[in-house]
Amino acid sequence: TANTPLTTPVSLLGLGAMGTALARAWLAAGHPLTVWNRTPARAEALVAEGAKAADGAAGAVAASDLVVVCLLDDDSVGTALDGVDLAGKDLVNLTTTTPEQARARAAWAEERGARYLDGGIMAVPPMVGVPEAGGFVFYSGSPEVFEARREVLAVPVGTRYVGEDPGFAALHDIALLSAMYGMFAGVAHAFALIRREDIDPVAFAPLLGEWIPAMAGPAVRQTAERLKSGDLTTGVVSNLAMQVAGTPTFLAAAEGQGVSTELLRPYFDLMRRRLDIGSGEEDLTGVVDLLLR
Ligand code: FVH
Repeated sequence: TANTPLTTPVSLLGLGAMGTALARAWLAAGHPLTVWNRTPARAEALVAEGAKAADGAAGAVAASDLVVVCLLDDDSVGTALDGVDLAGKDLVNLTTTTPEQARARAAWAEERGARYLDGGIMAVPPMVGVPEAGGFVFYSGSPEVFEARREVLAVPVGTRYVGEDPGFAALHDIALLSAMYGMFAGVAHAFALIRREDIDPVAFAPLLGEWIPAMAGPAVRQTAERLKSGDLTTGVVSNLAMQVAGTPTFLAAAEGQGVSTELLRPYFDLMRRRLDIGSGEEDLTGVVDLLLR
């Protein structure tokens, strides 16, 4: 059946860092694997490891009912699959795209007779094929494809299906990665603050590394609960009025250390705007809806 992992042929288009890691995981699990890459040399090592290299994208697609693409962006998917016969295929697109691009690509694939599943990879290549690393892929789109292919798709990294809307995997992916960039911004600012002092960044790192999850876990949960209930004030520990009152201290401390405030100011401005229209007894949840246009 389609769900028999060791016997399901897979065609994989795209052998960049991520595609190559995916290929190795499927090969290690014993799948017949056909690969294609725009630059053919990137397939050579995988052929030595047991993959079959197709001459072109059309040949790779023709080789298996399950076709996985992991290319640079949505444009490269359109270019690679232009004119390729997708009829009867299960097309799984692991390329990072916007939700709108994923929805359009799903309609495009279905017009060509394929069933479509979109994926957003929450892992970096060294996490692929290493279950204990905790990587996974958000999937959305055809529930039939997900059910039929889930065991094969779970070989490289875990799977999390987030709905029939083909844009949801990309939306979850981008949401988590956007939060990650906000976190990276905070980390950059913190290291900049200590940069010119006699403070060892390696000794400072565990303080920061433990502080972030200690704050993030409760904050994420409480924000979600408040967004759902609409109650922004009950049980607030560190209220908005107190936090806004503290922002000049953070800005002055940065100036004093010779550090730009350009990463902090946009968030502080939103906190101030929320205080102006909301209540000082709230927490920071009110900032979320200020971002909605
Ligand atoms: N690597 C990572 O850490 C992240 C983890 C999370 C998910 N991303 C996304 O995965 C997609 C692929 O990423 P990648 O790391 O494999 O990317 P590259 O190593 O840069 O390889 C890009 C492949 O795309 C091919 N390609 C580019 N443009 C075209 C085109 N116009 N037509 C056909 N193929 C194209 C490229 O081919 P080549 O340069 O070797 O000929 C590579 O196979 C991506 O969406 C990440 O955001 C990775």
